[in-house]
Amino acid sequence: MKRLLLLALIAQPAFSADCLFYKELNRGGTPLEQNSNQNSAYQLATAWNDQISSVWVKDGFYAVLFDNPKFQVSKVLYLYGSGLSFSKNVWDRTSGTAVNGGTGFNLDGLGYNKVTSSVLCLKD
Ligand SMILES: [Ca+2]
Repeated sequence: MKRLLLLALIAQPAFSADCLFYKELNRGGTPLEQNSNQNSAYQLATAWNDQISSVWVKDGFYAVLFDNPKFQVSKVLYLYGSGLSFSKNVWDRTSGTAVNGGTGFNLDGLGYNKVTSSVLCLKD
């Protein structure tokens, strides 16, 4: 019985969230989870403000990062998961890596390391 439970746990998807935000590069540490129907990162909590270094976006979703609170920007960053039906500018996809049914991004190579103050996670 214990073995069956263990197998069931292993078979679960690694993440249930649509977008994950990490303080470390290469998706290190415990992520901040966000789903596409949430609008809760209007202003990131102090513990996360200017701390995000990498992001994971589920296939079919995209994340929008703002360097100021309240969705204000001097520079906006769009990070696209795979399998989107629209063909927006996907230049930053090139730096992404396929991971667990989504795409992982390191923000240092995108000139956006530890500057994010608000985020959106959206479905195509
Ligand atoms: Ca900022």
